Amino acid sequence: IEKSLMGFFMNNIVVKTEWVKSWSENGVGWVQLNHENKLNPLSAGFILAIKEATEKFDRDTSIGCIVLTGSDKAFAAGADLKEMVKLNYSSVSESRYIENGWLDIPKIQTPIIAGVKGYALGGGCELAMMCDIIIASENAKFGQPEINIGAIPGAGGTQRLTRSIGKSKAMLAVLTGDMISANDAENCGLVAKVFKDNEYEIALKEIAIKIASQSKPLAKLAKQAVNVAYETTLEEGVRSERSLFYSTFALEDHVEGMEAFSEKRKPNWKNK
Ligand code: CO8
Repeated sequence: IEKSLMGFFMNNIVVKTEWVKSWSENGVGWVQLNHENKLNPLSAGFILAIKEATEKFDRDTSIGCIVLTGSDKAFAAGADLKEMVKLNYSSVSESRYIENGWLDIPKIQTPIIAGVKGYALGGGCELAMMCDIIIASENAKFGQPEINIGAIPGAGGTQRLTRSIGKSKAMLAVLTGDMISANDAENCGLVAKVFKDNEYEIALKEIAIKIASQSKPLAKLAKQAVNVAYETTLEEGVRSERSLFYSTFALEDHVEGMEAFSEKRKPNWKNK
């Protein structure tokens, strides 16, 4: 067996930290997918590096929002097909191909935005959908083209796309493999906002800074509450929301928010 494939069997994947650029500014943790191929093909080692960078910001108490971005050409154009071509049924199942790293990103507690320019295809679209909000530039293109290369989506695409845009539109995307333009993606709710190319970066930064400037524990509770809607029935979701709402009363920031409102001033969050 080739050495790289052996790595898969041994669960001994080299984390490709050199393909991830991260920095923080104004309470925002930026994680840029920065593969030498601007299409950012997602290999096992790359996704582990993305997981590590996002988890590092999730643990950092000065960070109130994480932004995942790619290159001008692509957020990510999917699984690394040069890696995938070497795999077979036993290697994907035994190596837990789409478990290591992939399953950790939705567990991030800090609000996380996907900033998409160019292609977000296959695993790239799935990675964007694992984030809480997708902001796109008008040249962005989304899609689940796996059917064209002998597969189907494998990192949540059939599930998250269906919940996001409904069965009929998700079926159309998954069965044709056709791309969805940024404007169509915004119209059907996959994308929260689309900006013109020349406005996109500033707008993305402004949204991220606004989220980062909220009380951090309140933002995490709000994120948790919205995410429950994905997982459960309406009755259970409303129950869960109510209990999370009650718990906000235990925060110093709840008291601060109430006081600031009465005193007609901006709150000074203590993040407690
Ligand atoms: N993986 C590896 N290399 C790629 C990939 C990829 N996904 N996509 C493109 N490349 C390579 C090309 O082979 C080419 O390399 P080279 O210069 O050595 O020939 C280089 O990148 C540039 O590509 P193109 O010339 O094709 O660039 P274009 O700008 O003409 O086209 C496209 C861009 C439209 C994005 C086109 O490259 C394309 O269709 N790519 C494949 C997209 C795709 O099918 N994605 C789905 C992959 S399957 C998947 O994601 C399954 C998800 C499962 C979970 C993930 C587990 C890890």
